[in-house]
Amino acid sequence: MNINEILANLEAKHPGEKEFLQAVKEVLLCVEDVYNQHPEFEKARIIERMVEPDRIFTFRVTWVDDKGEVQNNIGYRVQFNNAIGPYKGGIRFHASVTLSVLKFLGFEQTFKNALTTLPMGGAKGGSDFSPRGKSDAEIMRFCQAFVLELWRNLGPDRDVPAGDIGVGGREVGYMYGMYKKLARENTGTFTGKGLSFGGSRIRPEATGFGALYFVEQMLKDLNQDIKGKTIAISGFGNVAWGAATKATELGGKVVTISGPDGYIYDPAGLDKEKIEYMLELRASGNDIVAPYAEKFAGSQFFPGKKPWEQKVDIALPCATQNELGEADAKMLIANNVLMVAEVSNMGCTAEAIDAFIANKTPYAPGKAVNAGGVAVSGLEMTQDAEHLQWSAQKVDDMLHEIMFNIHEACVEHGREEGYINYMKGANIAGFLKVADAMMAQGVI
Ligand code: 2IT
Repeated sequence: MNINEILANLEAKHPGEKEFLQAVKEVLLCVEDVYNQHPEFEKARIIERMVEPDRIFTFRVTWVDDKGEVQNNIGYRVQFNNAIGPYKGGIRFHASVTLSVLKFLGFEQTFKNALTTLPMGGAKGGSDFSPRGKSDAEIMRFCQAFVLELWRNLGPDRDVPAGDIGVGGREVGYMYGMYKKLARENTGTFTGKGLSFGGSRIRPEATGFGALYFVEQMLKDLNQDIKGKTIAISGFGNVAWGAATKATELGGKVVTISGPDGYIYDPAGLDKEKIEYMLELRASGNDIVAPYAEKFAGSQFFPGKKPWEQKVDIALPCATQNELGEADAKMLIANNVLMVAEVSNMGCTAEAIDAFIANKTPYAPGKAVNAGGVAVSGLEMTQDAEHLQWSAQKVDDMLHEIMFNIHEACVEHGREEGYINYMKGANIAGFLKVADAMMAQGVI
């Protein structure tokens, strides 16, 4: 079957799984030429096997809120592909979580993890539980109920979850605590743990730091550097924090952050105090950024809008999928943006990406740019397995090297006449590695 037939079949089989079909389509269109050059892939039905998760767990999560009322949510774990190593990927708690969203994330994770060079398969999980406004005790009870159902399917060499939107160090701690009580083992079967119980140094920073190491390489491709460049960041969570911290440290000027309520424009640029305040805003649990403008003179809040309307050199979507659409892309292009690097997973719509490529604006996809997060998770697994904790310097050096290599792989497979198509490069490099591992292990 050719790529178009495979896509049409998938659409017929999973109608309405919008995000999942979008993620698959992007990858398949990029790998089409490579696939056509390998008849053995077609014979082994490699793509048909790659686009269907190995298995999906769906379960009811029932817990009691602070008022004593019984609450029900749906929990999921999508174990997508373990050709390269144990299932690995984050857990998302957000009202917008659906099976389609977790399937897209698990699919992306498989290729991302392949790009890290570490032995990790792809998975994703989560729940439609919304942490917004919940007390600490409610969060704990929910995490415990979630793991009570899922724990049998996890394990240090089976499936290792981590954080994602709505799941940070606190939630990982509560989930891991329950996991280890039930499994009666202490083998680190979650990453993003606290430093006192098997966590890795630099894991909280890793996604954002890694993204900036990748951006530095993209700038080098243009014979430029980051000093003095203006940067638009969206979001104000863990990923936005890490990206803003490293961007500022390297001499860039971060002028926006955003939340569900709108965005902040701060022409003076973020500094240490403002970045710390961002963490406070996140920790408040209210999911709004508006108070920033009241606290820091000279900054402005734009309710209900996205930062992409500001003139900047570099755009870094750090919030969630499809947060940058075609109209946003056109505004960035009209304002002569130098490059767009997705730090969120699938942050740009297909139409936005088409616009960047048509204009030859350098664009790099989340599965390459944000792979530093899961890469340091892989290093956390190694540290747990050897019962050691490495220095921040060692972890950061390894993160640096991994991001450098991912960039190299993107350039190797994505070089076109007068343009580097990082998306194509990332998808081909990831696909070839997963396909090779699957071919070698037979029809299973
Ligand atoms: O999207 C991602 O790569 C993550 N949420 C991190 C996954 C991980 O296992 O650290």
